[in-house]
Amino acid sequence: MDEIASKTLKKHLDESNYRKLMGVDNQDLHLFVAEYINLCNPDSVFVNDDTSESIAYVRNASIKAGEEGSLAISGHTFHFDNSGDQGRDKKNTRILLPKGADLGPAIDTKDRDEGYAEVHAILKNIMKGKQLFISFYCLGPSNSPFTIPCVQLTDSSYVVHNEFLLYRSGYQEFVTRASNGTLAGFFKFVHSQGEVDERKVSKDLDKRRIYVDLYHDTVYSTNTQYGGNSIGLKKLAMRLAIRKASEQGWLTEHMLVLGIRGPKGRTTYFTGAYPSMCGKTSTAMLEGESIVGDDIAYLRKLEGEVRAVNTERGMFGIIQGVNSKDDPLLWNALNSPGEIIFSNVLVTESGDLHWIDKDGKAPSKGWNYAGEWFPGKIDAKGKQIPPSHPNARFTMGLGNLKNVDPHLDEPNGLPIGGIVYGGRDSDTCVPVEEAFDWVHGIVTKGASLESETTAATLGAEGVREINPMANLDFLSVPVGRYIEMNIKFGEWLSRTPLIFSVNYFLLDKSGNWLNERNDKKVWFEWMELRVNKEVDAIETPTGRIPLYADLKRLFNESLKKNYSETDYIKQFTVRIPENLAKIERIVKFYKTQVTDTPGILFDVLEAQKKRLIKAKMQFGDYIPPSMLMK
Ligand code: OXD
Ligand code: MN
Repeated sequence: MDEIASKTLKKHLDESNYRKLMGVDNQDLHLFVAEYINLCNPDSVFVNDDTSESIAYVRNASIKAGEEGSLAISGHTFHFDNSGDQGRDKKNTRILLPKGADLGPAIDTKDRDEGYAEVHAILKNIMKGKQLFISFYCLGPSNSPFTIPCVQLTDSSYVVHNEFLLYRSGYQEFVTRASNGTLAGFFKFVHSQGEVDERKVSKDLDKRRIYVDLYHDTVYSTNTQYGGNSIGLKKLAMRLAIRKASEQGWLTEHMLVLGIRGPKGRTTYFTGAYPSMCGKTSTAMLEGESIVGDDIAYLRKLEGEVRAVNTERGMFGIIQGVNSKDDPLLWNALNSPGEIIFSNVLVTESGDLHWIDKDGKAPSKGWNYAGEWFPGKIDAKGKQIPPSHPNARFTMGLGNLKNVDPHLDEPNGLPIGGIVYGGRDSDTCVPVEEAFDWVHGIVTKGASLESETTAATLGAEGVREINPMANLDFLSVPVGRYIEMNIKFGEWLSRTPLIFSVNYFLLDKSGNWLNERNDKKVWFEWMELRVNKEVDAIETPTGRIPLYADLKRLFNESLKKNYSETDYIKQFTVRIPENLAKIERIVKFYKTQVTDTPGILFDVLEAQKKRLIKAKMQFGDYIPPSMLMK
C-alpha cells in the first residue's frame, strides 16, 4: 500500500479496527478510506464487520450520542432532523460533470472540479472530535448478478443504524470479492452531519451539499441528516446505479416490487414507479398480497424475461396517515416490539408517539422536529406547526412484516408480469389503464408521468410537474437517453411485461375523491388478470380499460363492496380536453427541457393526439366507456 495511506490507517485505527479493514484486501478501498480520514480528521474510527457486536455497538452509539432516543416499545427509537432539513434538498443536490459533458436542462449539474473543491473544503476537519463509522453493504441480494457492493463513511451513527435496517450487509461480500479480484466498481459514500446543536441536529444547513461524482462512483453529503440526503445507499446510490445501468443495458428504477395473488394459487409480480408520497408504499403493502420492496428496483433481462430485485431490504416509509383501518399490516408492525427508527414524529413524555392522521387524538403536549409542541403552536411565520412533519418517516426491516414475500432475496430476482406508473393527477387519467404495447406504455405512461409536488422534497407543494418514470430527481444520464434505454429494454424478450398506468387521486368537480384508498387492490387484481389473459378490456384512445362487470365482481370478491355503474362511469370516462392538454405539456417539456428526445416519443404522442381528436369528433369531449365498447 501507498506509504502515506498506510501510515494514516495505522495512526487512526486501533488494532482491532485495522484488522477488520485489512480483512478486505483491496488497495482502492484502503486508499479511499485513508484519503477521507486525512481530510475529515475524525478522533477515532470504527469498522463495522457485520458481527452482532459491531451492530450492537452502533445501535448504542446512536443513543449515547443523542442522535436517537428510546421509546416505550422495546426496540423503538426516535430521531429528529432540523426543521429546515425535513426533505430531499433538490437545490443543493448536483451531479458533478467534467468539462464538456452535458445532461441537458432538466438535470442539475455542476462542474466537477468546482464541486469537488467546494465539498472537500467543507469536509476538511469536519469530523474533528467525532467518530467515523465505516460500513459495507450490498445493493440487491448478495452473490447475484444484481449485486453492487458499497462502502459508507459517515460520522452519524443514525445513518449507519438506518442502513443496517435498510440494506443487506456486505462485509463478507467485500472480503470475498477482494480475494477473488471482482471488487472493482464498488460505490463509495462520504457523509458528515457536520456540527450539531444541543438537539443533535445538523445546524450548518447553508453548507448542506449532496454532490454525486459519477465518474468516480462516489457521493458526498454534508451538513444534513434527513435520510433522503444522508443515507448513501438510497437516493444517492440511485444516481450512480442509473449511469452504470445505462452502460450495461439494464434499468435502475424508482419502483416498488409486489406479488399479486391470482386465481389457483398463482403469484404475478409487478413493479411500480410513483413519485414520493403518491401511494407507492401503501400499494406495496396491499393486504392479501406480498411485498418485495417499496422504493427502488433493479431490472435485468435474464433468459428473455424481465426480472427485478429490491435493492433494499427495509422501508424508509412515510408515516403520515398510517392508521389501523387502512393499513392494518403496517399498523401492527409499527405498534409491535422490534427494531424501528421513527423520525420527525411527535414524542410524548411517556415514550409514546403520534403522527398526522394516526388513530386517536394528538396528545396535548410532546416534542417534535420543532421543539416542544402543543396544539395550536405556531412557527416564526405564524403558521401552525403540525404534531409531526408531513414527511415524518419510519425505518424498519421488511422482516418485521407478515406480508414479506418469501422470495425477497432470490439472487436472480423475480419475473415481472406488469409494470405500473402512477402519479398524483386530479383530473386527467383514469384509475387504471393498460398501454397498447411496450413502446406506447414507456412513452405515454412512463415518460409522460405527471404529478403534483409533495412534502418529500423541500419547496412548494401541489405544483404539477412532469416526472419521467418518477425518476427525474435521480437521473444521471440525459433524459432522452434514459427514455431510449427504457424503450430498448423491451426488445428481444420472450415474455414482455404489460405496462399500465394508475391514478389514485382523481377528484370530482367539487373536489371530492372519486376513489377510496383501498380501491387500488382491485386495480391490481384486474391487471393481474390482464397479464394472465383472463379478462377482456375496452379500447380507448389512450389505452385499454376494464369492463364494468369485471370490476363489479372484483370489488365484491376482494373488498366486499358494491361497485356502482355510476361510480365506474365517473371514474373511467375518457376526458378528451384534459388528455389533449396533457399531450401539449409533455411535448413542450420534451422539446424545451430535453435536448436528446428520441423521435419515436413525438410520433407516439402524435398518434395518441390523433386518436383523441377522432374520438372527440365522433363522441364529444367526455366519453363514457360504454360508447367505446365494440
Ligand atoms: C423516498 C423519496 O424517500 O423518494 O423514498 O423521497
Ligand atoms: Mn422514493
